[in-house]
Amino acid sequence: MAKSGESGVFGAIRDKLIARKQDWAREGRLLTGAHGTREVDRLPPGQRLVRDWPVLDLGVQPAIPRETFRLIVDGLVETPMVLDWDGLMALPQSEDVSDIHCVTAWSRYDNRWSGVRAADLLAAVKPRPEARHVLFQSSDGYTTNVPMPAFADDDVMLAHGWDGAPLDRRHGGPLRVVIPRLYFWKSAKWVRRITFAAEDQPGFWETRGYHNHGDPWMEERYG
Ligand SMILES: Nc1nc2c(c(=O)[nH]1)N[C@H]1C(S)=C(S)[C@@H](COP(=O)(O)O)O[C@H]1N2
Ligand SMILES: [Mo]
Repeated sequence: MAKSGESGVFGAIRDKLIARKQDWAREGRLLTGAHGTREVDRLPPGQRLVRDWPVLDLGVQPAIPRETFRLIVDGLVETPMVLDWDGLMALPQSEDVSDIHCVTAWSRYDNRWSGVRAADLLAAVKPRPEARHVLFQSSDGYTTNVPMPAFADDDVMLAHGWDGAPLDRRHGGPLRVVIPRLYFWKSAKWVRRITFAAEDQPGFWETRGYHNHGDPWMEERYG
């Protein structure tokens, strides 16, 4: 605590008032909550918080047993791979807690994902310098695309678990992509192929009026 430096009874009172005001500042007292507090900053513009977890897809939820699961990782990489389930599990396994922001305006906090960090996949396949875009293909025919730096973020996961249990088929199990810093349509469910490319290739929603990048904090919904 900063001392006012005065002696005597007035100094003591002054010190007490200063201490209380310093406490208020530390606690953010009298803030309206309209701006500047962590909870508000956590919810991107135009979003509302939900507690359940909506399911959104094209109407097909492919069944992919772990026995026949394959993930192709190809394109501009030193070491292309076809990972079966054991191969996926042989990569470093991690957990990450992150928020979901869907372009249909719901957000869901604190999703605990388990799986392989994109950073660890990148270390294994070693993209070439010309690889500037990442293209995803899913078993339901869905496609989406992100710039390389968005895929390389440390919170990006290939997730096979959610909240301590295997990821539900409805939510993209056995394996989906999770890219928390972009709208959730960029997070391909039932992912079967990840291709590193020099040229961008807009995916399913990106060619149907949605933004090519999709940053929720910039409200990049349509474009
Ligand atoms: N394969 C595939 N991935 C997909 C989709 C899809 O239709 N197919 N929909 C996207 C959209 S629009 C959203 S909002 C999220 C929904 O994921 P959830 O059903 O787990 O909430 O998945 C994204 N990934
Ligand atoms: Mo979505």
